[in-house]
Amino acid sequence: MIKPLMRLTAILLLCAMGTALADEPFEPNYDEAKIPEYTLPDPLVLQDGTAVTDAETWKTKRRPELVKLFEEHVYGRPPAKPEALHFETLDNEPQALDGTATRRQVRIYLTEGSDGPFLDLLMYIPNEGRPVPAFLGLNFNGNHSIAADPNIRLNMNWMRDKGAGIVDNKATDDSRGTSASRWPVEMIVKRGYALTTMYYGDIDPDTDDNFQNGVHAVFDKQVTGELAEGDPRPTDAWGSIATWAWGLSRALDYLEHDADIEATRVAVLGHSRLGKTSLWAGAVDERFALTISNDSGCGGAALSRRAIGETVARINDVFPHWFNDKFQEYNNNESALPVDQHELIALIAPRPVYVASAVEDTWADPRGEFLSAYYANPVYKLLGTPGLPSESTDPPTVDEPLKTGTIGYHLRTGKHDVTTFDWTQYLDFADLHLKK
Ligand code: GTR
Repeated sequence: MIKPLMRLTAILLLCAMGTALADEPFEPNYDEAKIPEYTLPDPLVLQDGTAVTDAETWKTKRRPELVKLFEEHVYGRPPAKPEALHFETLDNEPQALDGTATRRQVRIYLTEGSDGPFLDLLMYIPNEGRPVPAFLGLNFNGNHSIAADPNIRLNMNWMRDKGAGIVDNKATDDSRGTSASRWPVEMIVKRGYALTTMYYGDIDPDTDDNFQNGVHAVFDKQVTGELAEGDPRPTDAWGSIATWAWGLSRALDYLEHDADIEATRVAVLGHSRLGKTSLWAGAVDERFALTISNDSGCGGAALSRRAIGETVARINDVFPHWFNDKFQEYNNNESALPVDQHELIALIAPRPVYVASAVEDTWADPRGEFLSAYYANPVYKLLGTPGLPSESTDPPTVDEPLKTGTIGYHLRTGKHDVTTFDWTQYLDFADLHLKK
């Protein structure tokens, strides 16, 4: 009798310990001295150990190898462009912004007919100088949140209860213009660029719901018949970041189709989780001419191996749907990852990339974001571009942007946000690379 009792006690004790561990609040480390020793994988060495010493080997061997590694271990694999993709212009107002711009709202259908899911793209296009280069970015709270313009369609899809005017996961009229400070439309248009944006929840609602809705409901392999209905989700199936990035590519498909936009000069940008997304979109879709990451942090520009602020384990715990299932294997085990995030930046080379951090955004590890840009530099150099104009492994002085190379970087005063300061640098950087 004693033995089973002891075993039961031991089991109960272990269970209790397990629960205690799981429930333990996450204590982020912010001490550089406590960062574990790590060695970054070399973007210029193939998996078989061969050094990459010329542009051709980068292009034909290392780049495809890295894309595969990121798909398999981090973000997941997306489906191809849908053949049935088609568009409908819902609104075209040539007298927007005091007659300086055209407001256009386009519905991007992903399947035959007009049943969902569809993506609604909002555009403000300067009336002069067409075709114009453009910025494309996903928004958090619906197109109607980026400007107070009452003619922007109110998004009726599910929304996280974050932000003013969202009630029971639905937008109300009170949410119009609530994100306007992050989207300086007039300033962008004045500088000769179109602003184009979509709600990220049109592509995939940002909640851990086992991928039952959004574009997953149509394109997941269990739905298309590539897998049987009861089959488990493959560990490399696309997580939400890969899904949102795929949606950005569909918006670019539309922009290629719009005569007022110079689709070979489109900058993709995003903030925070959507900055992670813009980096992955820019990495895999080489049609994007420029990529911008605003405060993207863990799983974005920040090096995973530094494990300072938000870590892989923490992000997988709170947002298990953002990455593929394989990524879970790297919780508290970052050094086992065959890649790190400087190689994500390197995948964008030789196309220009801009990484932005904010001083108070320690959760996103500003130094780790800078170091990713720094360690991507050898690839930019190999491909014959100037790369990052800095020899130092220390971030530049606060509010003094590095914006003359093909890798841009700034560390701005203030918190996790998108500000006019950020946009000023992006516009200057775009002027350098996207203006004719
Ligand atoms: C946080 C998350 C970050 C960042 C941010 C955001 O909760 O930990 O990785 O993505 O959300 O997207 O606002």
